[in-house]
Amino acid sequence: MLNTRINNILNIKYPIIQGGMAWISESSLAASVSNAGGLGVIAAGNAPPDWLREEITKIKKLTNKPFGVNIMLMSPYAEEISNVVIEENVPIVITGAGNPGKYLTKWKENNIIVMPVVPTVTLAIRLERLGVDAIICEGTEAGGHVGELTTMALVPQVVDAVNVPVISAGGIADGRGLTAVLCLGAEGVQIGTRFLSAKECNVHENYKKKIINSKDTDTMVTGRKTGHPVRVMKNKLSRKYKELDKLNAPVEDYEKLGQGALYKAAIQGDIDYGSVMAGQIAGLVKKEQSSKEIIEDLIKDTENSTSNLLRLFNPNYKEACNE
Ligand code: TUI
Repeated sequence: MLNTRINNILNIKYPIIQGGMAWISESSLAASVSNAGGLGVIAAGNAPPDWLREEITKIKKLTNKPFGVNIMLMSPYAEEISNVVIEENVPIVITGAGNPGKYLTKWKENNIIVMPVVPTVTLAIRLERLGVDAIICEGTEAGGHVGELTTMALVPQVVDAVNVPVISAGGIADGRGLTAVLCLGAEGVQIGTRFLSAKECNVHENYKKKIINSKDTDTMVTGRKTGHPVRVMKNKLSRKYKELDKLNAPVEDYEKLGQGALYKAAIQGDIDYGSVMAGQIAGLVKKEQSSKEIIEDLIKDTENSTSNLLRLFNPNYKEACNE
C-alpha cells in the first residue's frame, strides 16, 4: 500500500491522479481510473457547459468512486464551468492554465476539494493562503500548456514553501518516476501521457499509435513567444510553428495555427497537421493497457524501485556487488 495525505483528502486507494487532457479525458477514461483506485478526471478544456454536464451524468453511472473535473481557466466558458461543478456536485476540482483565485470562495463554500496546477513557488504560496487543499506542481516535461521549471527543480522548492500536500506532474510515467517524486517530497502524482495509451482512452487510434511509437526527443515546445507555450509531438504542424518563430510572426499567426488543432489530432486523427500534445516521457509508453493494469504496474514498480533504493544502504549489498 502507498498511503499519503492525498489518499485521505481525495478518499482514493492510490495517490495517482489522471491528468485532465482536453478533448481526450472524458467519462470513459476517468471512470476506468477511478474504478481502478486512482482519481479519474474529466477535462472541460474549451468545451461548452452542456458537454461537461453530460459527461458528469455519464461518469456517475460508470463509477461510485470519487472523480474530478479539470477546469482550463483560459477557456471562454471557464466562468460558466465554475458554476456547473457546483450545480452537479462534483467532489474535486483541478484547475490549470491560470490563477483560480476568484472562484475559490464559492467552491470551498460548496465543500469542493480544490487542487490548482501551478508552475511556480510564488503561485503555490498565494493559493495556499487562499485555502486550496493541495498543490499540483507541473514541470515543463509535461504535455500541453507548460511552465519553465522542471519537475526536479520545482517540486522540492514548492514542498519547502507550503504545508498542504504537493502532487507532482510532468515527466512521470512509471514506478521509478513515482518513487523519484516521493523522494522530492511529493505525496502523489498526476499522470497524463501514460493514460493516453489506456484501452479506455477514446483518443483517436492515430494519436495513440504516435505516442506508443515515439522516442525521447520527439516532443518540443511551440509558441514560447506568445506567452502560452505548448508541448507537442514534432510533426508538420510543429514545423510550421518553427517557421513562424524564424519569421518573428505576430501572435495572431500562432493563434490562427493553433485554432482547432487539438480537436483535429485527438478526434479526427490528423497527426500531421493537428496538435499532438504529449509529455517528454512519451518514449517510455510502449503498449496499450487497461487503466487498471497501468495503475497496478505503477504501484508494483514503485515498490520495486523503493526497495532497490534501500538496498544501496545495505552494507551486505557492497559484498554482493563485488562477487
Ligand atoms: O493546463 C495545463 N495544460 C494544458 S491546458 C490545455 S488546453 C489548450 N488547448 C489549446 C491550446 C492551449 C491549451 C492543454 N494543456 N497544464 C496546467 C498548467 N497550468 N500548466 C501551467 C499552468 C499555469 C500557468 C500559469 C498555471 C497558472 C498560471 O498562472 C499564471 C497567473 O495568472 O498567475
